Amino acid sequence: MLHLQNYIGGALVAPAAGRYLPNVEPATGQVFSQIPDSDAEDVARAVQAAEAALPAWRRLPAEDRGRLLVRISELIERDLERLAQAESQDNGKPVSLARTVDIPRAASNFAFFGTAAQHFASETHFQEGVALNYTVRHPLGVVGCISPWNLPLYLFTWKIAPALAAGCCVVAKPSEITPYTAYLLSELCIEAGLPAGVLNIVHGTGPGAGQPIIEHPAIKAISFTGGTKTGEHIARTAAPMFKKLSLELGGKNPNIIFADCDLQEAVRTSLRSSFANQGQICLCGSRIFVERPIYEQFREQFLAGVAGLTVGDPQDAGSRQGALVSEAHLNKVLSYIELAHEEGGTLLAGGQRVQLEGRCAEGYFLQPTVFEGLAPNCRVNREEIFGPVVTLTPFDTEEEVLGWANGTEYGLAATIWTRDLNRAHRVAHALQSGIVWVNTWLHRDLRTPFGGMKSSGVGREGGLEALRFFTEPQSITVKL
Ligand code: TXE
Repeated sequence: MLHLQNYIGGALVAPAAGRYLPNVEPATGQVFSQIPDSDAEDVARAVQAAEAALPAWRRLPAEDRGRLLVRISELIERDLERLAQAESQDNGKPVSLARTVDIPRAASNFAFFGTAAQHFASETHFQEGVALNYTVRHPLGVVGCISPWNLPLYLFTWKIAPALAAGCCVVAKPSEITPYTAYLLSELCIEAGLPAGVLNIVHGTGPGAGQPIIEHPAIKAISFTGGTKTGEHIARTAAPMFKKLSLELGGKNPNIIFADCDLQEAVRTSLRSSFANQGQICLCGSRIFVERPIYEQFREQFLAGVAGLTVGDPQDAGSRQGALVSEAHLNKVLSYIELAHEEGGTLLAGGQRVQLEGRCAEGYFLQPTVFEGLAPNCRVNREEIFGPVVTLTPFDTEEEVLGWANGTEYGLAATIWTRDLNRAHRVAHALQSGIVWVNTWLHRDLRTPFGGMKSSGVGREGGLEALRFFTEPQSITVKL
């Protein structure tokens, strides 16, 4: 059986204590690899390697650092098919999705930040005849990157690439539920000639390998994506040590559909924003609000689309929905379906676990599920389910729908469908949401700031925001 290894000091190494954890393929329920169950000793070695690599890495011209990152990007592109297969096996998502979204985006993350490093600049403030103030942005030093299981390589590289581009050395931990592509990335980094210790990848659980990263005094910043509870715990641990924090947490995103929209397009995209990656994307729109005059029409067309979302083996080209990431997560999502019934919802589609045959007989499959008739402030409409479950709710006025949209503790992303330009801007500005899409969804330009308001997080990733996060400004004043 495949045994993954840590990537420390430029080499693939076994965990210090020699312990491994089983890694399950969600589509089959079978263990397919063993991953290092690393602990504080492994993290200490990784930090040591990163500290040793730091002086040379930060001194390297941005152009040379960038060249290495672009090389890694090219290797990811070369291995696209292999990485897509691995991502699908590890996560349960359709291979077609990994091939078109996850892996190309991982490549773009390295290419984007590899080149962005060369365009990064800091400010000068000139006081006429008095002084010249200039800002130097120093790399923070050794930083920690911790990522989740829903978009494994995509989110892992989204953190690592800007950190490396900024001149930091990294200790990174992928989710223990989906570690496979992070391991393959370590092989590619070796092939690309990334200097030893610049990037270190430590595998293991949150408490076992994550906790020592957030506690380590030499780690200057933590960039984390994951659950809100974990984010809270990380902030409680790391903030008193004055670590810089970027926390990208949960969402409960509204999808607001006005009667004057392009209905066909709104339905088509809402099917994606509801169920892409089995609804396991923090940006998925799980609360669909539809203006009353088109409510029936939208519901009919949307349900017809849901009926066409084939649940099947992620390896089959015809599968639109793969497996949920784990049995525990499937049970969490099923418990919310139960709650939706208890809270008085009417089930319009799905609601059941799917039993496939053959290879996938033990897999964690769930029907795409739609409810209506739930109060906008009930638990199902306030808490993050993170699965293929959405609710439909009619609304009458802009004011009413804004109240509901903003009525959760989250504020990550929102989508608006309308042809009225004034309304689009007005509603967008009134939404308490870090990201707003108008007549589109998941449209990403890597230069734009990415992150949430309220309990959806702290700080922003993306573009220059990420490079600023991984650097520390120093202001120098020269009297003239
Ligand atoms: O995430 P965790 P979980 C949401 C979603 C999901 C819920 C819980 O609602 O149902 O969170 O998911 C590491 N110190 N999202 O429990 O635990 C962990 O090992 C350091 C939203 O799987 O937050 C993993 O690498 N690290 C989300 C990472 O944190 C720790 C994506 C995320 O895992 C740690 C995923 C600790 N003490 C889940 N404990 C999004 N925003 O996209 C855990 N980790």
